[in-house]
Amino acid sequence: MFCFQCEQAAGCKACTGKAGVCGKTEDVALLQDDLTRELIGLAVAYDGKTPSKSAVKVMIEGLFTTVTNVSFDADAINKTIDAVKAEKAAVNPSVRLDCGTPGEPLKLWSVDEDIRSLKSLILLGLRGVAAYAYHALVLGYANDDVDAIFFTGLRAIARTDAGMNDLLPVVMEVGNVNLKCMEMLDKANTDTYGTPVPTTVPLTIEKGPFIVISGHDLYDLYQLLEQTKDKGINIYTHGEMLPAHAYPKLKAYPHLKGNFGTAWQNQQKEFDNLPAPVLFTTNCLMPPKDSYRDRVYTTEVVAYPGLVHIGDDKDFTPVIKKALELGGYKEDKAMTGINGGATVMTGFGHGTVLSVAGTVIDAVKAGAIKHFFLVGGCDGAKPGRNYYTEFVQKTPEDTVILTLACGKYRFNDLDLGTIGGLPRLMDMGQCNDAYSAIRVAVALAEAFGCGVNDLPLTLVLSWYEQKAVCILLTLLALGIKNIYLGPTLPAFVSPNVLNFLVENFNISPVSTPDEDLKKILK
Ligand code: FS2
Ligand code: SF4
Repeated sequence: MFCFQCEQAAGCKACTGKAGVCGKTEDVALLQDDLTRELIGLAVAYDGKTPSKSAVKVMIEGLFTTVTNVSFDADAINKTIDAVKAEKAAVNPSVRLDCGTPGEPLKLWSVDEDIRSLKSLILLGLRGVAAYAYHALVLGYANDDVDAIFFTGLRAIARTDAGMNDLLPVVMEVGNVNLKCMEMLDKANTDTYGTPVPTTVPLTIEKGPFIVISGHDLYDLYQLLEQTKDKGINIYTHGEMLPAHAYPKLKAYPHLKGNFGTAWQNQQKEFDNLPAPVLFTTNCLMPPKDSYRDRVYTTEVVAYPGLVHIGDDKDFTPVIKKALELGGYKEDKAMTGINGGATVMTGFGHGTVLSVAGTVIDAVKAGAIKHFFLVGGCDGAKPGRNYYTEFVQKTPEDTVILTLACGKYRFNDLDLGTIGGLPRLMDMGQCNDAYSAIRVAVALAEAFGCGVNDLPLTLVLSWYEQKAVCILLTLLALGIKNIYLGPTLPAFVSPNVLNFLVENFNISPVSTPDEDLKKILK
């Protein structure tokens, strides 16, 4: 196998043995390469034609399936491969590709390192975009440009004659289209569930049966809330589901009680001895330990051999039965975040922040707010990730910290006080809510009559998987410079591509919180 798509790639290079650091086995990795080969074939089959709705759907599902910590299940991947083959046969059965042999690693992994790097940025970025497009699609939202980029992007990967100058514009186009995709998902979520409002979320688990729901899919949460109504079962969010508490139509369910646990990489410890089932609607699923394997359920494209999968009928009866059987805690169980806080806050999306734009602008003009930081992105297991906690703790009191995605669990239970009547730490939501951060940055730049790069704003980002890749591409496509990125740089960025990013966008790897803060605030 060969896989270097995430931040925990073995030795910061690639996972190449019998299994990846994430627990993905060699046979699954090779099947994911086969699936990718078929998806490239489907894209080539549609060259010059508009893809059908069913081809777009299978494309989105196929790409999402290969995101880190989504599918560990060979049977499920084989079914998706068959579906892609059927779509391809329906449009052009005679497509020939130079992508390597089925059952072997993709040929892409062994081409010239700069070409491999750019094609990887396209492919991995598209995997991230597909995850967002998937969540929008389940709510009935689609966009022609978003649908098209999966096909044009994969066709660029299929080209054996493409050089750096051909591929760089495609890389940027993936970033541009991802902005449209995140905007579409924002609209899907807010049209359906209302505009998020600031909300305090308890971390205490109340006594009695409960279900923990993880991942990014709000529609799954909604359906679970409906099916558990008046059944004496409480619902707790986990990981990227936390921001759901801020959406008025989800918040309205009295049995949506609070949040359980922290970021994904702590699940093997946190789910041990949990007297409740856990439902995964997206990544990040880790291989379950025997001690809690019988309590983990998957749905959508998430799959793990031996776990019960909830199919498209969304009948959560097995999860509900399990919750009643396990019974939950006998007494309320007080829990805390990583830093000992008993509650966390969320709900500071663009709707809320822009509604107080006047206050924010006045506070900047009066000198009360000196700098904004966006400290966001994915969490992960590496010890160097303490950087982000320390960074936030060390920011001066006249600065505001916006955050999003699961990296926030490192510091979201800290009480950093208020500034100009607003909390200093504001959670904008999931990783896809990077859209909110962009909206706020653009609005501030307009208010101050300057460019986004001239604002007293610094992005300090953490990455782990492929959604972080597409978000980074969006920021670059918007021309946003001076980003700090960690905890390590992606293995798929070759030295020449890195030089390009440094020269054109001044991307810096994170160093120490003290050094970086000194540089930023000088
Ligand atoms: Fe965190 Fe995992 Fe949001 Fe990522 S829960 S690393 O999927 O997409 O963020
Ligand atoms: Fe390794 Fe990450 Fe690939 Fe898993 S997804 S095999 S950890 S590079």
